[in-house]
Amino acid sequence: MRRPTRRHLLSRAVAAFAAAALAPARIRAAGRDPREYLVEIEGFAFLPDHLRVAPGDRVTWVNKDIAPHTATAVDGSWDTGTIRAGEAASLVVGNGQAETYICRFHPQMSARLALADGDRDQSARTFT
Ligand SMILES: [Cu+2]
Repeated sequence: MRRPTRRHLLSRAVAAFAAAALAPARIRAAGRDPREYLVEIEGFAFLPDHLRVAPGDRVTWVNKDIAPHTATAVDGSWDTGTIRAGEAASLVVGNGQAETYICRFHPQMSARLALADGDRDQSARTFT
């Protein structure tokens, strides 16, 4: 097996450093540090059913029901997939994503991830 040359190792390290340096810059462009949010699914409802979020924030849904659920954008632009009883799923908020979501299995379950206006304006300048 060939060992990578020193030059290859160096360029790999530079690339890794550049990627690491770039990622926080993209998140900072949203105007603040990314935050973590927890949404509980209980009694066939999302709790809380309204969150103000910004691109880069992470939202985790925990299913406390015995039935499986999903968190699925009404326009299908994002989807946690099936979250079984006692399990959880996370997504990182993207730019321009649909805000209203439902459970695919129980469409009467509805909630909102509202994108903060200021963050949205700033991210539009940064990302487009
Ligand atoms: Cu459901």
